[in-house]
Amino acid sequence: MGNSFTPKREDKFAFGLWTIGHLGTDPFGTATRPPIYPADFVRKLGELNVWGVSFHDDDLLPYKSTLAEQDKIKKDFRKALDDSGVVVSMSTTNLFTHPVFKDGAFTSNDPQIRKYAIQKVLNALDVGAEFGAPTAVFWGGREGVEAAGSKYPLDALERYREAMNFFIGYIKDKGYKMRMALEPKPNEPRGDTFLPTIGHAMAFIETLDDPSMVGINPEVAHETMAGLSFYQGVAQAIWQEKLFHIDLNDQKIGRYDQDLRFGSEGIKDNFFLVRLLEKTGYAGPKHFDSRPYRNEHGDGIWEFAKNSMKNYLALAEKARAYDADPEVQAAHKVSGHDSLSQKTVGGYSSDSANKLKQEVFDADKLAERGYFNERLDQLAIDHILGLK
Ligand code: GCO
Ligand code: MN
Ligand code: MN
Repeated sequence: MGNSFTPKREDKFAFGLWTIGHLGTDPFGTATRPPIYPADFVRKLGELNVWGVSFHDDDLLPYKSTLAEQDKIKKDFRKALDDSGVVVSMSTTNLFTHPVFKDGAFTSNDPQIRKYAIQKVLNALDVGAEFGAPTAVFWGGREGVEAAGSKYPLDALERYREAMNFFIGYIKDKGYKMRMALEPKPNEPRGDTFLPTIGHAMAFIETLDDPSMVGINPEVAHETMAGLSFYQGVAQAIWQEKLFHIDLNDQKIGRYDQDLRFGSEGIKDNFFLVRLLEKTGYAGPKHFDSRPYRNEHGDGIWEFAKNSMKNYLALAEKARAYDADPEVQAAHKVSGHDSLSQKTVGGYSSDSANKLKQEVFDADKLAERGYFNERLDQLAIDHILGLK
């Protein structure tokens, strides 16, 4: 090991204003920590060598703040960015806090509210562009239902699409250098959310006016809540060139969204996730959407930030050691892992189909081989546990 896992800017770690800065509120209790002024937050990130900061429109410019207040916040924020060298890595729109969105935003049953939501996004895109955010994230927290009969789902999806197409048009029209990323979540705060998983979101994107402008922002907690493998979902997103952004945190299966510190819970999944991101050269932000424990205070919240990055870097080192381990390479060979990268039959031709039909396969014989997965998996565990 021999290094302290101190982040460098080129690691591209990022935190949202609402993450480390979370006040500790939950459905049962009020704030346990004071708010942090955005410019101060950015300066602190700079000290920790964090590369990027993200925000919701309302995190930066509070609801009902005056134009003069907004100008001051933006000026201070800009100065802190310039002084610290931290960049704005993503911006997003809060379409969930205000009670106006209680029935949804783009999919509210009230057309006036749908229009208001779209207008709020246009304004948020302007703020994002002003600070050079390359990605705009869309988490449809309120887009869903408790009462299944309250919305005809095909209409809801049509309205969702209408809104996203409108933003595609707006970004092009304004010439913003910005892509969009949908963030799927199965439930919470709604009983059932539209576009609940990575797969749903990626299929939806293909129906948009310009699918190339829209990718996804998957989150560890969200797929895990649904009992899905985040690792497999992210792999498919990478394969489809749709991983525009990522929300790293941690989560126990089957619970509400816990937003735990990355690397604090599902270590094995995180190990394979980090290995995947590193192996495929994922170049986007490594964005932590997590929050310190509610009983954390003072410097503890910055320790949480440091440890999130440390866990990522430590897992990346473990992953490199795993791949360089001759025993792992040998186990890959005997498991057939490496031959999965070879073509099976190639492209179709009637000739190749005819040839294939002539081949004789002895399924009983083929079934006899072993794949030695126990050995291979234990090698991953050995590396994670530091036994190697
Ligand atoms: C959640 C989500 C949000 C979004 C954020 C950015 O479960 O609350 O993960 O934190 O990521 O709104 O769009
Ligand atoms: Mn979340
Ligand atoms: Mn998130």
